[in-house]
Order: sequence, then structure tokens, then C-alpha cells
Amino acid sequence: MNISVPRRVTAVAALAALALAGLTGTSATASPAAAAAAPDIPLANVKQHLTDLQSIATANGGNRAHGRTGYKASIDFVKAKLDAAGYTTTLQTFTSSGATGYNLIADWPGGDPNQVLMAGSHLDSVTSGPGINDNGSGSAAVLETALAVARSGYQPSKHLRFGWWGAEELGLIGSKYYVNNLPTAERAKVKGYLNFDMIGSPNPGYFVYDDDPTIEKTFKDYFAGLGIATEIETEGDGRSDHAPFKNVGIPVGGLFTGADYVKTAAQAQKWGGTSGQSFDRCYHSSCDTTANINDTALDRNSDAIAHAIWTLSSGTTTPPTGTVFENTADVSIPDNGAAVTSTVNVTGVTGNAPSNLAVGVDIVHTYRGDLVVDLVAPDGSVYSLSNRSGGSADNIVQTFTVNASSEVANGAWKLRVQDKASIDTGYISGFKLTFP
Ligand code: DTR
Ligand code: ZN
Ligand code: ZN
Ligand code: CA
Repeated sequence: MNISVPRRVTAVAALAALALAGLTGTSATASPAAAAAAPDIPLANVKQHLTDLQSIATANGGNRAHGRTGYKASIDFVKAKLDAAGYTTTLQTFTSSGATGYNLIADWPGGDPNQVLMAGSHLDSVTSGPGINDNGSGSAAVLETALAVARSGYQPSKHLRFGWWGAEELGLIGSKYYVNNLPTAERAKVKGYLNFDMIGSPNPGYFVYDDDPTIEKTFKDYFAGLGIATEIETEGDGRSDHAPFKNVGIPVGGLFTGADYVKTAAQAQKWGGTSGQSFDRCYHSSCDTTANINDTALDRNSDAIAHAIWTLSSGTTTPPTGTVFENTADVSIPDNGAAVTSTVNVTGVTGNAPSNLAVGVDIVHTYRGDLVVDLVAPDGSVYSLSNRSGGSADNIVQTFTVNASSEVANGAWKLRVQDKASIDTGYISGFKLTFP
């Protein structure tokens, strides 16, 4: 039934969970809606990434260091997985010590572009070894969390961005380059940066960065829920890639399981392991291989990363307010076939559409990565909403924010959907435009 009849919707202020005061400056007042719970991050998947990074190092002179073939092979490996999962990836190049360096930035389509939550890790190793704990561990855990976002169909309120940094071991070169080249207006949109550098140390400690209080509390509460005591990371702010973000005023946080410092008797009492021995005896050494990982620490920290990403990105659930035009007729999508459309006829809206047109999409499908989804304006202009993203996850149920300010508001707007791969199929269940 096509009910393209304007109706005004007053948002029910159902704020989502947490008061991210350190990130957003607001706090939940209404009874919080339940934030989507983070999925478990499969340890086996994270360890497979480490095995792959080990193979890359072995095939490239034993390391994955800046300027060496092993680093470029590592960044290509991570990029390929993210491209396949539907991320928008960007390779950023820079020069350091006479060699080309690479940062990989991956954006998950959707979410509020003015509220970006970032998570990252450095992907380079030292020249003396494969760098599996330092920092394959952080890179693999962040990668698997990003893949979990894609396959779960999670639709965060904030925009999610992930980064893998080059040349950290030369002095935070890649992350400094990224932050220094991020325009001021873009920096202001980054509401938090989470850093993960060495999170699988063989004689692990559980350290939480003591920078932004909201981020710190998110991690500490997670570990407390597991009955694991944490300590604040006291080795100094300048020791990893969160430093450039912190230096420009972006809230930062992160996790760390220790490097060359020695575990005390009190820490061994608290965490197990061996007192009088460093947290990672293979720090910056050739023995930093896949054997140099504590699985429990890697598993716990990977799950903590997912918990923080889901918690800190679930913003308000307030639906867009304004005049709604909606079509709730089901439209079957032919499997690997022709495009189909659902139309709403907008009337009575003066002038052009807004720069923040809320486009509500409700598609039932068993493999969202098959789908190309576009918004077609009355004059035929096409706005891409989703292009084969999200992999094998089910359904696309999302409100996209489209800058349609160059379009006249009144007229026939279409949601166009095409299934571009065989087997899985589905139907358009609803299409809604909200004019503020
Ligand atoms: N600089 C990191 C290892 C490192 C040493 N102290 C800390 C504190 C917090 C994060 C990381 C580190 C490296 O060698 O890559
Ligand atoms: Zn290092
Ligand atoms: Zn490191
Ligand atoms: Ca299909």
C-alpha cells in the first residue's frame, strides 16, 4: 500500500544507552534503550590473521617493517579483506627514511558523518622480526572487529572508521601523518580514537589507557564484568599511535598487555604468569612470532575492542523528525536480476530537499552483499546508498543521511534495488523519506 501522505512524526526521545560525556558532551536522560550487544570475536579468526601475517613475514625476509616488501604485503592483505566485506578503503602514502609508507583507512558506510568513532593499530614490525605481538595482535583484532561489524549488519549511530598505521616503530610516523593531514573540520568530527598496540603479550598484563574517562571506563567496566582487575597504562603517552590524536584534542583510549617492562609479584598474583619476567620477552626480537602470543589475553582484548566499538558508537536512537513520505508495499527483488523500485511521491514541500534528508530503507534479504541500493531523485539523479556492502549479513535496515540539497523536494523519489549475485534473494519491505 503506497501511503505517500505527509505526516509529522514527533521523535520519541529514546536515547540509547551510555552517557558518552567524554565523547559527545551529552548524557542519557531518558530510560536508556538497550544498545546492540557486541558479538563475540572468534579467537580462531584473529589467530588466522596472525598466521597469515607470519606467512607474509616469512615470505618477505622475516619482517613486515616500514619500507620493506613485508609491510606492503601486510597492508594489501588487510585491505583485501576489508574491500571484500564492503568497507570504503583508502591507502594513504607518505615518505619516511627515504621509503614509501602506507596507512590504510577503512570507513564503514553509514552512521552520522559528523560523529566518527575511530579504532586503529600500527601494522608495521621492527626489522628484526615478524612483529606478531607487536603489532600483529592489535592489527588482527581490529581487523576482525571490523569484519564483525560488516557480517553482523550492525548499524552504528556514529560513523565507524578504522586505521592501520605505517612506520610506528620509526616514531609514530604514519599516525602523525594522518592526523596532521586531516583538515581541522574533519578532526572535529572524530569523537574518539581507540588504539591497540600489543594486546597478546605472552606474559600478559591488562592495562587500560588512562586518557579519556568515558573510554577508560568502558574498558575497565568490561574487564570488571569478567572479574579481571586492570591497571592504568603508565608507560607514557608518547609510546604509541594514540599520541598524535591526543595532541590535537581528540579523546583517546586503548588497551595494552605489556612490552619489555617486568611483571611484578603483585601483578603475577593478580593476573597469573611469571613475576620477575618481562611481559613480552620477544619484544622487538626475531622470536616475536605466532608462538609469542597468549591466547587468553588476545581473546579477552579482542572481545573488549568489540564491546567498546559497539558501546561507544551506539548513539541516540531518536528517529528523524519531520514530514514523512512512506511506501510500505513489498516489492520482490529478482535474484541476480533486473533492478526494481519502490516510489514515494513527495508533495507540499517547498523548495529543495535538505542536506540531511533521512532515507529509511527496509530490505529483507539473506545476503546484503548481493545488493546495489540507490536513491533516485525526481530528476533522475542517483545517490548510492549501499554498493555490495556487508557481505553475507542479512537485511539492510538503515536510515541513510543524504545531501539532497540540489534536488527539488516535490516529485517521485525512488528506492532502486538490484540483486547482482545468484542464490540469495529478498524484497523491499519499506522506503521512507523524512523532510525535517
Ligand atoms: N611503542 C610500542 C610498544 C609500547 C611500549 N609502551 C607502550 C605503551 C602503550 C602502547 C604501546 C607501548 C611499540 O614498540 O610498538
Ligand atoms: Zn614496537
Ligand atoms: Zn607496537
Ligand atoms: Ca542473490
